[in-house]
Amino acid sequence: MRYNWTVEEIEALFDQPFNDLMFQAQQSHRANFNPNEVQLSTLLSIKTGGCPEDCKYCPQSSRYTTEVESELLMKKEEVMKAALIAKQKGASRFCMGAAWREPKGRAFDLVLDMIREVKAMDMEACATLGMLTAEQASKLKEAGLDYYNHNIDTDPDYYQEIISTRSYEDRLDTLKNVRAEGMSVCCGGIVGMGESSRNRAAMITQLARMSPHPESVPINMLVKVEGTPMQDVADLDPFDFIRTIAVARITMPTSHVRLSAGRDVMSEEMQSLCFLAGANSIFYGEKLLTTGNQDAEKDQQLFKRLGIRPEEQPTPSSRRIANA
Ligand code: SAM
Ligand code: DTB
Ligand code: SF4
Repeated sequence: MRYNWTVEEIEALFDQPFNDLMFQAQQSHRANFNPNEVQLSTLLSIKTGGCPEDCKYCPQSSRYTTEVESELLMKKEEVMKAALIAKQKGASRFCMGAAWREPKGRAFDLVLDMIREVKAMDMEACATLGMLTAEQASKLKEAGLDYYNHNIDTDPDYYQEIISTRSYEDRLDTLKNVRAEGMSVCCGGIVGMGESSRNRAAMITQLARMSPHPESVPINMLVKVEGTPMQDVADLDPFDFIRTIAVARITMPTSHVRLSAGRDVMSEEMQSLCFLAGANSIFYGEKLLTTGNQDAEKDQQLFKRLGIRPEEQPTPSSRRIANA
């Protein structure tokens, strides 16, 4: 496995003719995965809005006036209802998101409880709660958390244009704490925020230089939400989005690359090009955190037309041994 990518090398991957890039991405995909399987993760915002951070893309920041209202942490029973529906619809992973800078106090203990219950339902559990200390990471691991999502969001050189309330290095510290506990890392970024093609290549370089690579790499197309400073940013060329997925696939060959936010405004043809480029995971269910996502039924229909199957959840080791 390669971890020593340079920005120039990754730019060269991006700059290939589209068909060559797609071919290379397919080769990498087929060497490592069943090309007709896609992993399904369902998101739930367990604590919405009122966030003190100033991430310019985010409708949940209290600094911008958007339609998102600040809510309290959801009750565990409600969260479990949503997890059960996600499981029944075929999701293998349930991801709980909170609009926090970092988890604190009793609310954190309540989230630990939610994680234990999701695990008891035999689903993979993921959470995205902001920055973590080593101690918090350890408690999450103990509660059974499989994945922690914490994105680098963008190229470190573009970062200060997007967020001022926490540094890029803070993000790396959190990722280090997650890794140290042996949890799987879900880490990616957002494109379409007015960044240059060099910035996109540099963002993928950062991810591809992580050793080990994040197990899950969400590539988000910016959702332009009214009221955020990014509401009017120019559209990204859709082919540049597909190229970003392909380059992530080539440089992180054994990671799941997730076609993430922005999918509800993509045509089915565009989504299938993303799958061809090596995306093998999606957010599944009507909502992301606060914005809309493709309907689950529509996804099922598209999968049928493309001959794609949902990837099965890995059998827990205890059951594997019992069944052996
Ligand atoms: N508050 C925590 C944090 O920021 O670490 C967790 C939740 S936060 C909403 C998770 C991620 O969602 C962000 O890092 C960002 O990559 C993504 N995100 C937020 N708003 C988005 C938008 N409008 N378009 C695309 N991605 C977005
Ligand atoms: C990620 O990379 N994308 C998800 C998840 N991780 C938490 C969030 C997308 C949020 C899109 C805007 C919203 O719905 O609020
Ligand atoms: Fe808060 Fe996370 Fe949104 Fe940033 S991305 S404003 S930290 S909820």
